[in-house]
Amino acid sequence: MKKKLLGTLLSAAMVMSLLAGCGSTAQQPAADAAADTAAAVEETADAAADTADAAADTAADVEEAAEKVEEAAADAGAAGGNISIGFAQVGHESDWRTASTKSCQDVFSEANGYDLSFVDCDNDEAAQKEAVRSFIEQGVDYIIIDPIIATGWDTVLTECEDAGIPVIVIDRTIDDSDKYVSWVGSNFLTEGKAAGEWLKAYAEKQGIKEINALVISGSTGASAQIGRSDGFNEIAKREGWTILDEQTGDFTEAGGQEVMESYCKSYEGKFNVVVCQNDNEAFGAMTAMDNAGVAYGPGKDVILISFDACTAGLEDVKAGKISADFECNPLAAPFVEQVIQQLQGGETPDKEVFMEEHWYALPDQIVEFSIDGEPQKMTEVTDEVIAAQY
Ligand code: GYE
Repeated sequence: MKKKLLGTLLSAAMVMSLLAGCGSTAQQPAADAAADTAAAVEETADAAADTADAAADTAADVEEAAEKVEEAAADAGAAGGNISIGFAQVGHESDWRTASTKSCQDVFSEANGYDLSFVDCDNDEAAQKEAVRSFIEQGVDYIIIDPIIATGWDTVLTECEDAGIPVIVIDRTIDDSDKYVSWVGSNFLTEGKAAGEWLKAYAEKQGIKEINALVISGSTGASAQIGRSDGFNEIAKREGWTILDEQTGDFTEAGGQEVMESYCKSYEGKFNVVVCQNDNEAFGAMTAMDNAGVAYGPGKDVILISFDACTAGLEDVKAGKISADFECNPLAAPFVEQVIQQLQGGETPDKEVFMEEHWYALPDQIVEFSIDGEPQKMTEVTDEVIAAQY
């Protein structure tokens, strides 16, 4: 801006002095005056441009980052080709994860105008960072990350920013950097609180006075684990419940079974609630309890609570094995596509996009409860509900 303005004014001044040189003596004072005026204008413009420059410098960081995102979005697909996306997925540990992967592959298909590079990071944090760096090398248009754990991201996100590649985070959150355009996912803290508030209301209805809970948590340090643990623990603390133990089952069926086998030995006859932080862990925990002769489900010795509410999880609710299942919606890809289309159109997407979720049980286990004063509605598990689930 400054350069252009100065250039114009300089040429004006040059024309003026040329005119002055070529003119007759009678025209000389007028030409001189014109040249003086041009010089004065130039000086004023210079000063104004300097002030503008200083202001621009202050805002430079913010502007630069925004420009890079805009440029990248403008470049993406500009040649009329597909939009290229790199997706660093957590792994393949659960039914939820399978549905999440399928959702992305369905939406970001070639038929829909995308080239998707998909990497299954097999729950390995280092491999996930490597995958992101390989996307930078490939020069993809957008990077999608479902972060295995919530921290340790700032360096690699800075590298994405420097390369001018917009990052969209899905599902789990990144808690130590905000160098991404948007996050699309679920409120895990709310899910944890929902499980706690439901248990309180249900125990009251059943006349259960004492809660002795065993928790099988998800992968340690994943925001889904942190939120669900924090939310449930908040209610447990408030209500004075005993949490006998919390060990990770890594969101897998095998992990859930292993932890539950050891719980059945260490806490035999001492627990009346088992909380699994996803359905696959619950499947493993049920096998372990079956083998140990522990009766679980509505009206039995142990209340089994689970998260995710995948098809198989809801089938176990319907079969009277899981007492309540707190949904986490894995079908984020259509919302991620909206974010990408907004960027393509030069719009600024929302920094956070929350997925809608339901709390599932059979009629006898449907109780009234609220979360932070907000009344919740539970959904009855029917065959139609199961058929429509992921
Ligand atoms: O609950 C679990 C999966 O991050 C919300 O990860 C997701 C969790 C989900 O493996 O099944």
